[in-house]
Amino acid sequence: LAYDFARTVESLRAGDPRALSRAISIVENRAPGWSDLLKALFPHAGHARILGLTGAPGAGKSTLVDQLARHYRKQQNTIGIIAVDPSSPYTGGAILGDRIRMQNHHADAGIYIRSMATRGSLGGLARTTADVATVIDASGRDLVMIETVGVGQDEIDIVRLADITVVILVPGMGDDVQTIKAGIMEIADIFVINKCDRDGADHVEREIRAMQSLATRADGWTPSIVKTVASEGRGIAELATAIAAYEAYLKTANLAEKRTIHNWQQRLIEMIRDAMLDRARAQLTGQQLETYAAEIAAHRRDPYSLVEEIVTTAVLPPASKNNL
Ligand SMILES: Nc1nc2c(ncn2[C@@H]2O[C@H](COP(=O)(O)OP(=O)(O)OP(=O)(O)O)[C@@H](O)[C@H]2O)c(=O)[nH]1
Ligand SMILES: [Mg+2]
Repeated sequence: LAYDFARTVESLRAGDPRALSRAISIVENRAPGWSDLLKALFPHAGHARILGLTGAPGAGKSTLVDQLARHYRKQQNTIGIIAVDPSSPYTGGAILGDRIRMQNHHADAGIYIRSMATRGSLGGLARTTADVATVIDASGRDLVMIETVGVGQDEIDIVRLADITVVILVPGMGDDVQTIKAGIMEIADIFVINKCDRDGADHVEREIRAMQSLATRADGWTPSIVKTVASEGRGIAELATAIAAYEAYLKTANLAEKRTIHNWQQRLIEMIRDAMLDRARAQLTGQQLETYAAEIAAHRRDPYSLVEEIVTTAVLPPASKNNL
């Protein structure tokens, strides 16, 4: 098994897309050895730029990602794309749409595309997506783009791990800009108003500006607003310029490193929480859980002591558990 991994890592690093797919599947499915694989890959990661793109269903995210990929490929950049399927009923259409649109790049080995199913994962989606991004990063790609539908906390968590976050809006949302998930608005480094071939783009822009005038960001950056018609490739060069401008800003103020450290603070806490939960769950059968719940409901047992007990045994090394 160890030998197999070494070979997978080697061919993945050499740019073999099949090795990359295999590694991603192991990590995504939490197949045996997934963490060993990530341990081996992590030292090779950290070089790719991670670009998160989020927006309402149908806002044109995939079309934009596609156009950006085309743009960056002309500069000889290699690209990985992660399309996180929405957990909403839009899924079917999104997957199909992505497949058809992204077939354009099918022959280009410089663009690697991966769809990720959410499968109602227990809050682990952000973690898995981050791990998949690490795998692609370690494979030596220059740029990783992550597309998510901006509807929930999961998606906010996902784009938060990006170096740069682009929020895509469209005209005709009216006052929805105000009501769109506040969290999504706060994470935008760059706003894109897509579908500017439709009426109302200026209205959306005014709304964003009005909102920006109310709050300043901790890093002092005022998110730029770029207007695009993704389906016609209009505004893509401007978007790339805006992305570069934000990157330059991050560099001058040494903010990129601070942001990465800040993100890792959050990710570490989440990883610890997940790992402890996994271990706690492993010791608790459904039957036990039911019994405990019944005892607690009848006030024959208090939940506080029980949780303390479970958490303590969960962190004990296996050897000491055998002695219990
Ligand atoms: N009129 C117009 N249509 C656009 C534009 N950009 C994308 N579209 C169309 O909008 C539809 C949705 O585009 P997608 O790129 O699939 O949008 P998405 O945000 O990825 O959608 P989901 O992944 O399903 O949330 C497609 O039919 C696109 O051709 C644009 O600038 N103008
Ligand atoms: Mg899409």
